[in-house]
Amino acid sequence: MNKLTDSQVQSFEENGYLLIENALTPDDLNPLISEFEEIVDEGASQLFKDGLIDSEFKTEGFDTRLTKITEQSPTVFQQVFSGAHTGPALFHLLINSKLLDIAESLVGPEIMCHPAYRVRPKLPEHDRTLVPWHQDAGYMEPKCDSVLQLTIWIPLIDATVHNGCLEVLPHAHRDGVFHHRHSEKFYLEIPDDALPDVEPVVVPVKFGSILLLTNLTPHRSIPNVSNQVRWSVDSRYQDAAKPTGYQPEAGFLARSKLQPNDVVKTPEDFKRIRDEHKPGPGPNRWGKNE
Ligand SMILES: O=C(O)CCC(=O)C(=O)O
Repeated sequence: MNKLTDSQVQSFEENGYLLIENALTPDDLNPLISEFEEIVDEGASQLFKDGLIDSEFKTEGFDTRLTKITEQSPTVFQQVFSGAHTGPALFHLLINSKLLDIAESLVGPEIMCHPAYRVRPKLPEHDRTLVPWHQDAGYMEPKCDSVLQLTIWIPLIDATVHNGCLEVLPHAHRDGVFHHRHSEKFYLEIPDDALPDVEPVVVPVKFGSILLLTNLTPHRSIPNVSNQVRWSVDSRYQDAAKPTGYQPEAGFLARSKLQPNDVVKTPEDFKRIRDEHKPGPGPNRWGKNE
């Protein structure tokens, strides 16, 4: 078991975030990259056949091809963005034992993979993937404010200040949930005058490294001013006995000693659970649908 050290736990609890370098290897991440490459490739081929794009952009790499395609059609982006993707390699990453060991150090041995995992191909200068200041708790029901919902943020390429890594407000996770409002674009945001007076910390995260956040840690992603797609996944874990506070999508039991038979073990079951539970968006605590 690769648990966090006491000093890592202490640092996470004090700062509200923790960067763990080299937590994962290429073997942990490459299958998911291949899964996305295949979707992008098949999508490009179909769109080209349908006359919706003027090239398949086959010479572009993982970190550029989706931008070229999305300039002409949003279809492939929409297939993978947010919680839409339910492929086997994503499932295997969500239940990767290194990630679950880290989660176990903070949320205990009964681990629920929270419904709101997200895949983020963050395109250059792209409003849809530019996430303003928020706390993840802002999206959940208030009954979960006191539950640790651990985000593990996992880049699939080096996330840098140029391609839009995350920025966090250290220590501010101790001050409860700040006021959020619906931004003009797509997300909830903490307005400037409600932000705590704390110096932000920009956190570049290299491929293989991961960033942990609490659900009360204010964070945002900074603009992508590069020509790269900053691919990432954010997974969330919590004590399975506590409420997830988020109904629009389904989570699943990822590790359990108490109910081992209920742990989701196959990509087929993961996909079925995600597909079966699609009630659509409901109103969030700030009053509007998400
Ligand atoms: O990856 C991003 O750009 C934003 C991530 C984020 O805001 C989150 O994980 O809550």
